[in-house]
Amino acid sequence: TAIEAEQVDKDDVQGVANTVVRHVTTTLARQAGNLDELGAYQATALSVRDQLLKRWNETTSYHTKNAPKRVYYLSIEWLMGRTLDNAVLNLDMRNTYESATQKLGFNFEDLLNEERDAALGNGGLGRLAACYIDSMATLNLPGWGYGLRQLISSTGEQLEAPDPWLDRENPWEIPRLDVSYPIRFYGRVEAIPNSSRAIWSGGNECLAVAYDVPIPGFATKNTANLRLWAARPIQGFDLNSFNAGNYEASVASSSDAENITRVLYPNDNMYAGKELRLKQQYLWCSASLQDILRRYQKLNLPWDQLPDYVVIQMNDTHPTISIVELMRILIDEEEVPYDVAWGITTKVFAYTNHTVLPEALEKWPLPLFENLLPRHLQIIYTINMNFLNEVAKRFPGDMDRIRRMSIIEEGTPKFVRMAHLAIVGSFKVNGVAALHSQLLQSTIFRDLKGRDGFTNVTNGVTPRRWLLQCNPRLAQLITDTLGSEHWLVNLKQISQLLPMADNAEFRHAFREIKIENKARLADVLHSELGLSVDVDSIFTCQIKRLHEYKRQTLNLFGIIHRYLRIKKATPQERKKIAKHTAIFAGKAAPGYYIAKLVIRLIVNVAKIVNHDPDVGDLLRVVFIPDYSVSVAEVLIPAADVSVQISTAGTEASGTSNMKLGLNGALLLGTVDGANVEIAEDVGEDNAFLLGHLAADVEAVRYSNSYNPTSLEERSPELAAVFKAIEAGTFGDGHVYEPLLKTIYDHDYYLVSNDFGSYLAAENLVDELWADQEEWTKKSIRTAFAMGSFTSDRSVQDYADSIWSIEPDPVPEN
Ligand code: 26Y
Repeated sequence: TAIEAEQVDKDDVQGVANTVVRHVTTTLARQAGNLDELGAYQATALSVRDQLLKRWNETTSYHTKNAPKRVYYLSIEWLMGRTLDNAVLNLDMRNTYESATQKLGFNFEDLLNEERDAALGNGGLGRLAACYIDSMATLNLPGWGYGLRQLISSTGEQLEAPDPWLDRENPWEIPRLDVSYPIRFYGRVEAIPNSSRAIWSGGNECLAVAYDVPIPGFATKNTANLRLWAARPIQGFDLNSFNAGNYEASVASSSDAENITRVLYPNDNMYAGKELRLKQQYLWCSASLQDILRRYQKLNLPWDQLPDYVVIQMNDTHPTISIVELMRILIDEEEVPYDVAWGITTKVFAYTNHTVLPEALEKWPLPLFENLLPRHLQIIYTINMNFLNEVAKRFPGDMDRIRRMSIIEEGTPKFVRMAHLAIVGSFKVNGVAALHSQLLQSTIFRDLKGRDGFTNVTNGVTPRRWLLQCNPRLAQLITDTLGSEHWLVNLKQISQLLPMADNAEFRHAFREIKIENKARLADVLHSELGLSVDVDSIFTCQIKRLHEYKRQTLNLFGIIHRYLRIKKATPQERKKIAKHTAIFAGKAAPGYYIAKLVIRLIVNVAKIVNHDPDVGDLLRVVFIPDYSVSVAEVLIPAADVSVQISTAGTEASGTSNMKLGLNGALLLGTVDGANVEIAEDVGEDNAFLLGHLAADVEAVRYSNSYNPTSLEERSPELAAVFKAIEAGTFGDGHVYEPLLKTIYDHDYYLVSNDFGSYLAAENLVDELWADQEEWTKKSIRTAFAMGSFTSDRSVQDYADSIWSIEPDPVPEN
């Protein structure tokens, strides 16, 4: 007879309550009768974890037996947020847990709020990975995520306070102290004569230790795994130093190693080139590859079949060193001939690009790289030589092209261009929205596009977290109206509800839900920030990292323009001004001076506007500190307008545009990133588009720099706004000089050139708001036209067109 783990029925409230109590007494060692909410949360989480682990084990052993081709998603960022609510929803046990915790005297919602966000990421790229692993599990695709277990995440808010999210025990990770791999840094290389092999030795060694996070699929037994690596010393302890009486030295190597994975780098879209970051990347990639190859070796197959079992998706260039690491392992350790190894490697890797901004492209100073990873640099030289020979054959004598395409950038010092390496080593390269994928091929990768394999996979977001979990009332309305909850795994189905825009009763229900979500946010703003906002005002939301290209400035200067208008308005005119609540949330990278200035100006404008009796209830400005996934889950369902106003051609995709649209916020946006596809699907008359087009940006930018006109000429409205700032209307006027100067001078991101268009679009917003029935129609049309922007569609696209993998569901007994 089979040995079976303890079973609880998913509707068995008493049984579930018993498992929670068992964890209170025997795992937490506390008394059930004397428990606070934190304890109750922890015990509940441990009980849910038991459920996840059972499924995780079944999935793992099933896939071990079946040996399907698997995808490994390598992302240095995983912005997971909280797990408990998502897990019970995916397990279809939310009601059971709600009742069970109630039985124990707790409110489930309160317990949910005890959980810390797992914020192992900065923004879009990290959250995308989180949505994708949710979809991989839900679609029953055999796949794992690999990342780094950073202890301290997401510094970079205006307070600069690090978030030590692991200072409490984290019930969602399983330490696998038995799964560990040695990682070498520095050292020397000896060539082995008459072979392409070499021996890399010396330097420092540490261990990468695995921590596993189970990822449940929705309405399936299938549970994926997110494996995070932590650095540990090889020996905790230097016995020689200890015996010599030097206690400090005996433990020093221990903390040295652990420092490698201690921090999450808070920069996005701004490359810094720090050695510790390259160490992180190598530790993560080497450990992941050793793990993947160990699994493959259990199949006892020759190396040339590796691409039939393994595909590795690189989330941006951060894991590019893994291409070279696979080459090194195959050549030096497995004695595979160079050309065979290269043939295998280039069938395993695929690369997703997330940005066209040149300042975000990784290029390592060659001396730093050579010192840390000497053997890898040798292999890169060989890869580059072969690649450039190929180029020279195709374009004889075109030395300039060879210089542009080379993986090594000439200069003092030289640099290793990771994007070039990623493209050369991958069988597919994709951008993350249609416009972005086109721009990649016409701008930064123009020279490299001759290689086939450039493609597009438009981003998506999981409707489980970004609708079912964060907006349960809207989810219920959809389910009730469609008569099933199948839309949660087939989001296209919500398009069947588009005609409901013309149904007055449905519109009423839809609007009530929005108002309730706005009231919930208003409560939070009141209790957390002491701020009163009017639920009848238009809630505009711009929630994303602070960056010049995203142009929070355009929004902020629009607010100041509105404020000046209100100040000047006659009582008659005031009546015609629509009420606005402008909500900003997002972090700036700690060293990003201009972005920090923008936050400072938002906060100071809020101080003045929100307390000016002349403003009354016409305008509120809110900056929400410590933006996180959990905060987003409260903001997004409450938004009326989704502000997506990056300079055309700069935002690769955007994903808050998808989350906000799905929750019924109207798009106020530029023709950029995924806005293009969103506007196409919702219909341009249901969105507010503005600004110059990507194709025209370069010419306008050139003219801003080389045929300078005064700000007054480019935008008289903006010039008036700047005057008010400089006059000290919002305090310390001179402080903002460097920010304003970027716009006076070159205005690289076309703030002044798009300001008029932005104001015109806002006027249309205000006009439409006056007609609530029309507004709600457009809101409904927006939400139910978002069927393509689910991460299920994106991941299915990857599976079909890049990974060539099939679903392999665990049998339901
Ligand atoms: C190399 C280092 C400085 C670096 C670190 C993080 C570079 C880039 C990043 C992160 C980039 C990022 O988050 N990009 C965003 O990816 C989203 C998902 O594809 C896109 O929606 C969004 O437009 C893009 O800015």
